[in-house]
Amino acid sequence: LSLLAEMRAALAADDQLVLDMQPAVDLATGVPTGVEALIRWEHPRRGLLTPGDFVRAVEESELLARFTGYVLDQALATAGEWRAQGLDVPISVNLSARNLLDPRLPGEVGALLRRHHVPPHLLVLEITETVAMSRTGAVDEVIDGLRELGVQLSLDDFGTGFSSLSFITRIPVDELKVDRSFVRDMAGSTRATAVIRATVELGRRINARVVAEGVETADQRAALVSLGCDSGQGYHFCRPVRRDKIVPLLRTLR
Ligand code: G
Ligand code: G
Ligand code: MN
Ligand code: NA
Repeated sequence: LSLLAEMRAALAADDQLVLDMQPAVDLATGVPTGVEALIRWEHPRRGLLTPGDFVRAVEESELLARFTGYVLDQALATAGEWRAQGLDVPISVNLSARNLLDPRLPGEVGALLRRHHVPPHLLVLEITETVAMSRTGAVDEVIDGLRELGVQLSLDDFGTGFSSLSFITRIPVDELKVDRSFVRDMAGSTRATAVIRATVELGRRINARVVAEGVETADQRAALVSLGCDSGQGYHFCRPVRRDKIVPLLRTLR
């Protein structure tokens, strides 16, 4: 069976695909500010697959809408369970560029929010700058539809694309995620530091949170705090873990 045929079967059977969760935290206090859902595939023969192994193929196939719907359904079901336990934690879901060309997306997101009793502001949709680049009329409409629902929009891997700056002049975004390459290079590069500093300032001016990705050390955390960065995500705080493992963590860190 091809990978895509196996994906189709896994989606239909509602097994094998799992969402790991990684918190983003307030850099100063360590308190979680949200959780990102990251897809994994527990393949019966090929072993544990990460998005790099299969997301590209799914994106280029007609399975994309179903795949994205599955991820959103699982993520919002989880957010709904947490809410029932008194944990109002925003959940971030990664979209593929091509999802923003699908005019049915806002309707589906709205239906899933209602089904799982999750208020729209608790869903953060992460989009990458590649999407921002290929802005067409169709993408405009989808993004407008998502904004009308009241969900949050986040620019993922910020700083690595091309036209993100023109994108944010047109689209209000709630969050900028500083690409982890800048955090990695910060210690040895005044230029990487300058990019982070400028992103923090930009976030302030457009009223968007700034989240640093890939924070791996206490030194990086301290440097980011001194740059005025609000939040961070990375192995220094918590690796992506199974979703049942994150509930006690969300409780203790609160
Ligand atoms: O979890 P990991 O570091 O392997 O993720 C690698 C990439 O896969 C990241 O860029 C992330 O945005 C992307 N990714 C993770 N989960 C999903 C998902 O559910 N859908 C899509 N489209 N991309 C995802
Ligand atoms: O592109 P995106 O930001 O969605 O990618 C998220 C990916 O980053 C996840 O696959 C996750 O496993 C990975 N990740 C999370 N924290 C760290 C970290 O501290 N260092 C590195 N190298 N990768 C991380
Ligand atoms: Mn992401
Ligand atoms: Na991403």
